[in-house]
Amino acid sequence: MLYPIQSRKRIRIDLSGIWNAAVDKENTGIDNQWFVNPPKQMELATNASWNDQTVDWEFHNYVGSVWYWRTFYVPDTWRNKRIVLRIGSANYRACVWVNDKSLGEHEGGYMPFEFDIGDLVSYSDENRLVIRVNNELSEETIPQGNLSPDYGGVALGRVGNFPDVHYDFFPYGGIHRPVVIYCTERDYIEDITVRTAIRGSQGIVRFHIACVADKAAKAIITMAGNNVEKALSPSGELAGEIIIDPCEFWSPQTPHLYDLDISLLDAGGKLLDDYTLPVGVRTIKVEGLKLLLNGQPIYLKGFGRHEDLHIIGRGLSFPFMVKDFNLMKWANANSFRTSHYPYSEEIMRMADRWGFMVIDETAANTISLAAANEKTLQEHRRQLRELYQRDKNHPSVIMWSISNESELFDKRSKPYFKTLLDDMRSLDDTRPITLVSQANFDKEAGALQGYDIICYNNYPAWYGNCGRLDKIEQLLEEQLDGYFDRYKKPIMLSEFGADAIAGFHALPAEMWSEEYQKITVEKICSVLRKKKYIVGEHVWNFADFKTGQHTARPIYNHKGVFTRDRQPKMVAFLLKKLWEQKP
Ligand code: BDP
Repeated sequence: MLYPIQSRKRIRIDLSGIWNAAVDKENTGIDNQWFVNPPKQMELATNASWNDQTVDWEFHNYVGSVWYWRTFYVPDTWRNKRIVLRIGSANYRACVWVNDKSLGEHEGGYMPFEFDIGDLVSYSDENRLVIRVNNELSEETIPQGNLSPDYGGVALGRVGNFPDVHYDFFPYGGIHRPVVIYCTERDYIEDITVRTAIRGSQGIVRFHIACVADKAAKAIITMAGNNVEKALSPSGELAGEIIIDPCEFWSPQTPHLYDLDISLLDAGGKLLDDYTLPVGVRTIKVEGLKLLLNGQPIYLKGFGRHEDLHIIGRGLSFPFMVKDFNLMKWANANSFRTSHYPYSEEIMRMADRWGFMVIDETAANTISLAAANEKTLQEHRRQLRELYQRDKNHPSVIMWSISNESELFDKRSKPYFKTLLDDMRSLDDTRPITLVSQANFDKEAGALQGYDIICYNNYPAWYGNCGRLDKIEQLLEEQLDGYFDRYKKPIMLSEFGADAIAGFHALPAEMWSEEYQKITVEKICSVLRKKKYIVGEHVWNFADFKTGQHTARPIYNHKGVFTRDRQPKMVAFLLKKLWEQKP
């Protein structure tokens, strides 16, 4: 799905801001036709979660439906055009109405979805948009939620926490990313797929363009001084190749982007649509025990992160986005993982421009195989396809992550994750694929087989062996070598660290102090430097983040290298130095 850019033929109106809202505690909104007469109980801002915008205790922890509504005008100049309503994300599912008419629904909290609203809007009057957002999870959603502890395994993970989720982050609800309306002509560029390759100094860009074409007959594609004119096939498609010579390849040091400019024309040469896609020419692959970017070994240094902010919750904030990228650059990081769900399109586009390599993860965090059924698998497959469709053209995306810390000890995990691996491979054979596992190499039922890189999470001297800084090296090496001996694949330590409450100090170091966190990270990195099969290290976490309430979590998970308001802990200065030294 294309990002809604502005261009000569595309105009966009952003509807983010203050919306009217009503909480549907009794779940009677549909029966009471709130899509026709939505009550106004409060005002809520988007792009943000609803949870921290009021001082109401119940609403802070609320899991259920909230109705958002607002009015909008459509410019008169948009008559006869295609008019699209696009919702950047609504967590977890959304039902949408315009002027009392149902447009449909969407499931999954982290993906954009859109509707053609041209036939429903008025050009002379106000229009009303109503979105019912619901954040209830089940065995069959991705991620799962509301699991009975009877399933055991991960369902037992955080029994008794509040709100009730079995994973380690707050179950925010709301309209988290921009809601926009945009217009195109009725003939338009629907999709673009780009693949890049390298031959000597040449960059080879293969493109496939799909259009909805009635009058459209051809397209002119311009890139790096090359001009290609192509006729559309009867199905509205075209494909071709551009060679850039010499080409500046995309890398963290030189995140060069070439604009792929596409103009869609009718037979007489009249412009019908135009779209610009930034393209980074690069290759990424695993060879032996190395991860190669543009044919050269690369080591991933960076963070697992969250979309998690004071007040804003899981919503998109442009100032925080810029600050976070600056902090990651300051720390000499070159990569991050979108733990534990796909991040906003705006973050992905920024990673392209700033040269960050991204492990792009689905929202399938801690899947309970005991609770999962055929519908869970089908939903996971569907969300994987959506993720590929949204992110396939980003040079920053160097790896797909199918899931984090699912029940890989369960023998049902093997066929489940094989299906997903096969799906992803058939969609994209140009990027490595991983499945993030928990430090249990000897208990796993074989699901990791076939994946390109072993990513696993390890917390020696934190969960278990509490306080035993003296055991870190030994505990870590057991797992690392265990994974390597079993799979003979490159390994990336995708999570490690310790909680530190900013300002807590202890000499000698004790748990929860900044010193303990720093020594833990230092010891782990020194072991990683000795292993020839390691291709990367991502500290958990970039910043402190909010979780459900639990005795193990003093409001936040405090494993942040930075506090939640983005100030450094001691470990930040250590990482900055370590990552400067590590090429
Ligand atoms: C890992 C999870 C991550 C948690 C982290 C922790 O992948 O979501 O936040 O542990 O416990 O197991 O801090």
